Amino acid sequence: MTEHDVLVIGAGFAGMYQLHLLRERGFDVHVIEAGGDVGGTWFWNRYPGARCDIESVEYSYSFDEELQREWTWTERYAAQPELLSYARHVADRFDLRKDITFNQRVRTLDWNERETHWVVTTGDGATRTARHVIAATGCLSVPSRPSFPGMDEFRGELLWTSDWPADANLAGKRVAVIGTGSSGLQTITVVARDAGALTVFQRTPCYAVPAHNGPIADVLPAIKQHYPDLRAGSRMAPSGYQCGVETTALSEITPDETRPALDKRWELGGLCFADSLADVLTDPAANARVSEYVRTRIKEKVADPQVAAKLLPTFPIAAKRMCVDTGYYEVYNQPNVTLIDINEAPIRRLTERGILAGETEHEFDVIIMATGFDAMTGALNAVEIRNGDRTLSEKWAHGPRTYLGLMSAGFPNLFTICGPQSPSVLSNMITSIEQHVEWIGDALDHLREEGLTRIEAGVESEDNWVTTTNDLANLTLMPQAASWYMGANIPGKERVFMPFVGGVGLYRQVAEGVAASGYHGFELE
Ligand code: N01
Repeated sequence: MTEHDVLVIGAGFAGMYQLHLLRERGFDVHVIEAGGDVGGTWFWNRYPGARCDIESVEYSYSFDEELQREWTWTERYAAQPELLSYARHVADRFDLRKDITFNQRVRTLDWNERETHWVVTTGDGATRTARHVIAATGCLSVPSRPSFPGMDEFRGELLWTSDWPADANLAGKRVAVIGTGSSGLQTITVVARDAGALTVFQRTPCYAVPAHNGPIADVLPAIKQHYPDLRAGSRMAPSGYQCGVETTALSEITPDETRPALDKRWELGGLCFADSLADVLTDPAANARVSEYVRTRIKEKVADPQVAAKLLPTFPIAAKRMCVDTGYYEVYNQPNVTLIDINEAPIRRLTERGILAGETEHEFDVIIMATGFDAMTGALNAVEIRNGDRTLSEKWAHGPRTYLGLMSAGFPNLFTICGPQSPSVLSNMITSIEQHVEWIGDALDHLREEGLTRIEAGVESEDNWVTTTNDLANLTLMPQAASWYMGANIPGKERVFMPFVGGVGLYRQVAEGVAASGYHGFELE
């Protein structure tokens, strides 16, 4: 049986950096990755138009000065191929692949208390042991695959955005897209150009703000000159990236000033629009003002008022992840694009020829599912994680329970990177990944220096952290939307707001304080 100090699950951006950091510090580390190469999210999500919604100069590693200086991003928002090239470049540069097993899934983790190690089995039946396991499994890595009746009857092609085939060809075809989140929007915007006819099946309209994407060759040298300052600011910023614009609360500006303030943000584009008013997520009036602004913008973009009406979201803006678009609403002005609101015409079943929605059968050559993910807990629950007669998924049946989003009591020596109850998906994932990877690296260093072998979250600290994260979320409007943050997109999943809403900077201070105090709230042996 192969023995390791540390086994990391996943070779996306989290697992890659964790491998590099721990190997540099002299640990014997191995990574198990389900995909055929590094890149995680950007390995799997190759659908047309796939692109990051965080700016590329922020959505990239900061841990190595030379790396960030030598890599040249071409666009404000990097497209999937460029992100995957970046991941591969990092793997080459730090010679990561030699310690990664590809095309293999971790199936079970069994804690052996006597030996103080995890017994890890993979899909091929092989077994390894590791003193510590780090789940770098991603927050949006297990697709949600709704099963409509008749799915196996459809004679055309059924494609999933989260597992896109290399040879898909949609030119001139009759295409359906189900789902209008970020993946759906990006797919729809690009597919509308080539498809003979495109029909969009929408359950909930989203708020999409303009990306104003474009080349960044002219600004990149100046950004690189000040990269260390930019990164330092982002590490303490609430979202783990910076917007560079002052923000005020609704009560601090006059009604006349509101529209120009929102216009300015709209022109800036991207997720920073969510900060148009400082209290957008805490004051219903401020939120209503910003939401209404976006609805007005949508109506301006869509020529047919009846179609525009279907595209208007009603939940509080930013309570679900906003989308960042490049010409999304305008596709509905094209003659080859049709929007179907499935609240009016529910999808009854797939048929041999297409989709039966309401009383009408629509015929398609291709149906694209852009139906999202079992977010945050899906990938952890997909592994049978067991300590004696207790499994993590049973413990989390009514929502995840963690201390700092890093560990869960009863499951020693098992860390999660960007796990539930950490800022994670509410932040620039790379900023949060780096913070967790470094925190875990320091914790393992500490154990080694002290001659200790075991670390576990204390039950009381976990209870307090769960209460804190829930209370903080409830101070905001975020739990009011049926979002994947809440688990609301998965039938039967407990509705609990999963990420920590307090922001990256505050979270970092708490986590660093805990470490500085000798890992207060954790039990070390
Ligand atoms: O998934 P989603 P996504 N019948 O859950 C609909 C990140 N990301 O893959 O809202 C019919 O947002 C569902 O409807 P509803 C980003 O963080 C980033 O698009 O549940 N419809 C919704 O419209 C993002 O937030 C980037 O009512 C069904 C859609 O499918 C996250 O990933 C790009 C349905 C799913 O939207 C997830 O985005 C892509 C059903 N049975 C993703 N089930 C960028 O960086 C679900 N839907 C830009």
